[in-house]
Amino acid sequence: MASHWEEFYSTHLPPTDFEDNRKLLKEFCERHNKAGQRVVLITSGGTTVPLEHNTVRFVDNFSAGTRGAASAEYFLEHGYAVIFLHRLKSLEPFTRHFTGQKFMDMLELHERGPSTTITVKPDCVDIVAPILARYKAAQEAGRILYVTFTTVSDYFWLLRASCECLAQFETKALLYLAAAVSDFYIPSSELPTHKIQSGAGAPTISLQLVPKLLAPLVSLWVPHAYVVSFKLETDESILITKARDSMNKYKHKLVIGNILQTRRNRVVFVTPENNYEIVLTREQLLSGMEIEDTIVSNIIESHTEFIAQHKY
Ligand code: PAZ
Repeated sequence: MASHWEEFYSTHLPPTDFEDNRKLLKEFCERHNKAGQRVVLITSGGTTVPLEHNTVRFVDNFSAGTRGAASAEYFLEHGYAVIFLHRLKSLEPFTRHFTGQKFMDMLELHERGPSTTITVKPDCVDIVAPILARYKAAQEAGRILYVTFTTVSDYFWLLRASCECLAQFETKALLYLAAAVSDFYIPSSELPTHKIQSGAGAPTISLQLVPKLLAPLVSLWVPHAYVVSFKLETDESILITKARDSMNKYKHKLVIGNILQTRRNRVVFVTPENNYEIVLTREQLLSGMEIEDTIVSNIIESHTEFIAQHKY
């Protein structure tokens, strides 16, 4: 049995920087709500499950945060204010284009006597300039707020705090829950304080089910918002059933199903009315097209209809 969400919050402490983040969320939401702006909360990247309080080891998952980071850029392009709730050190919008050595390789160092300057190589300017311009525009307009988590417990605290601030947007709030959140964890009360010692023999690690936060999120925290969740599977034969079960259970607006190996070029939208696929061809992928562009456009269309239907 999954533990109950209220019990989870009463037995797990918030992250150390929680109050600072709560203030930032509050300020961001009040400012954009006053301006009549639409807002999207994007969750992105994977959560960890610590095996010790003084954490040396933890259980992690595959998610790099590509989906969330790319989607944030498309939501900004469509005029949304974006709360980017992501795993620390996972991919972020804009900088994701220059990971690893790529960025260093685009720069040139000029050392002339005592003065040193750094420039972007002429043949890279056309790549860097448009991304830098979009990044600066979003930053200067204060249209993106970055909030980070590492553990599943941090994520839970920050997700609820974000929802509490988003509720004021009513139908203008969109939740895009793309993070890969662990289904299993070790409750805080069962964690050893110090590093598990190998001298004691192979440990037996017993994981419990995490509470399903979609239930209170949809029915209590943001009951008027447009909520989209993602469902990842590795077995194609159960994907649609699992996505539809989730939609029937939590009664939110959309579940986007994807398979681990094909998630960059194929997703299935499961709505209360039907299912439909978005597929990118090999040529489209090679030309640099991203599936998140189409995912975000389709969601925004439905969000617009949803807002119109709920005007009173
Ligand atoms: O982060 P990424 O781009 O590598 O992967 C995205 C994803 C597969 C984590 C996302 O599309 C998703 O399905 N998230 C929900 C996972 C789940 O809890 O089922």
